[in-house]
Amino acid sequence: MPKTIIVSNRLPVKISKTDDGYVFSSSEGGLATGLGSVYKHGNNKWIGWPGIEVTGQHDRENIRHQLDEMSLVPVFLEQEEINQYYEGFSNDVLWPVFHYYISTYTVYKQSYWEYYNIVNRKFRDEILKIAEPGDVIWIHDYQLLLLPSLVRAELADVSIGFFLHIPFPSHEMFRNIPWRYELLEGLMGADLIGLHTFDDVRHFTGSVSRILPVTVSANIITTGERSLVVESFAMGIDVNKYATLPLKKNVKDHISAIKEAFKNSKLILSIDRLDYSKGILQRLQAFEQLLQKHPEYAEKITMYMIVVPSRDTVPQYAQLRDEIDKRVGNINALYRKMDWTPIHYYYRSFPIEMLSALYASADVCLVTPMRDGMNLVSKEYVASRINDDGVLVLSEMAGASKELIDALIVNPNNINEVCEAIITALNMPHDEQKERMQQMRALVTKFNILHWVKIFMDKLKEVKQMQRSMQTR
Ligand code: GDG
Repeated sequence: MPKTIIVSNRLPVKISKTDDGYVFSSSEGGLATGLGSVYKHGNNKWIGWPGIEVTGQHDRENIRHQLDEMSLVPVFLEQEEINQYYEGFSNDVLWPVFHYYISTYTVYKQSYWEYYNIVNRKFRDEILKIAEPGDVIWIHDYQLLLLPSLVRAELADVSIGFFLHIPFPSHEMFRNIPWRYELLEGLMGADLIGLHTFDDVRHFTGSVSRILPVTVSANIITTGERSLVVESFAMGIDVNKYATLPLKKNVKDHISAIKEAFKNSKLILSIDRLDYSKGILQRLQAFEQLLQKHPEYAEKITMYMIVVPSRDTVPQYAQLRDEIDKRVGNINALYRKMDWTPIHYYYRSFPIEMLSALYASADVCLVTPMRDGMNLVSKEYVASRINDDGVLVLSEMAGASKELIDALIVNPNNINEVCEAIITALNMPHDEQKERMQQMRALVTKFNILHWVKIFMDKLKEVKQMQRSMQTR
């Protein structure tokens, strides 16, 4: 019986070291939920890095054994590999270029590239230990761009799908990478390449046709004897989870507490991982402009801002965090009143119940990234609005803006426009809120995470059949 193997940089599990040994907790992320329907069945598996450095052989075997019971297979990385492949090539080269931050943030170090190759091969070796002809292998994201061809070279008769969770940049950006040819070559081993939006597909095929000796016809790439397909699959969320959480007793308690704490003001919610691509500083600028130009809103609005710690050992991220601290401090110092603080800022992660209560309570959700592959926060807010009210302000640079067209769509660089959109959102008549929210809720409900997994898997099967029928012609 052929099996399905999911491969991603991180396993869908958090491992922490305590005095009593290693502790495992499963990830609540959307990808883990969606793919849970896949890897937990039969002898299917999920291969990835457990997220911490484990050095001792005994500890490694112990962890491997425990993960095996959850259908998970670890790829152990040395500290130097984490530094160079993950923090280096993935997050210092690919992430900034793919998010259009080329000049300030990109470091093209040869050693990063070498380690990126080494670790992609490590992942291949782990796949080869368990994969057999006929299996389906679904590889995820920018950390593993070389993996499809590395696997294909060893195993001709498997189906390989690849999904990129971040934007694919235009050729003018992508061509800057010294290893552009090798990166695209690495992907050509896949049968199906999925991206979030049609624009990403267009950018990808544009780069492939300019850089590789292949033919591209619409979304079909032919390289030598093989043809592969590139298509957009907008990722969805676990709608059911977000629509039912607000009905639970403990979430209701949180909602009551939030409503009481902010009973005199409208709540504007902002939630992101710490990242320069999320436009946090620009968002603060728009909020400050609102307070400055419209003093009548003083004490009537509050911004609840969560920044989830991420990569903060990397200098640029630590610097961004300092900037945010400073900007929030300045705004609060300038505009606060005895009984009112304009921004409630938290630099930490919250349990899902509190997150759900915030989504359910916020009058406005501000999602204004400078670039974002999709942005799940925007969809989670919509799914949580079970009374069909609330307003989403959404950046046109987020993949989600192609679907959530009933949001107030803004250019995140246009501070005036964002400021005006917040005012429009705060004053939107209830009927209009309802009309917009109903449309968006219908959309996120239909195109949910399970739908996303299904259409990707179905397409992969279809591509495989297409390839077989071409071979027999
Ligand atoms: C990448 C791409 C693409 C946030 N705060 C808390 C918390 N979260 C959860 C949210 C959401 C997730 O984190 C963030 O997802 P995003 O999609 O917004 O952003 P990235 O992490 O950058 O994800 C992105 C995505 O991959 C999927 O393809 O959409 O474009 O960059 O699910 O709920 N979760 C909890 N506490 C928090 O405080 N529990």
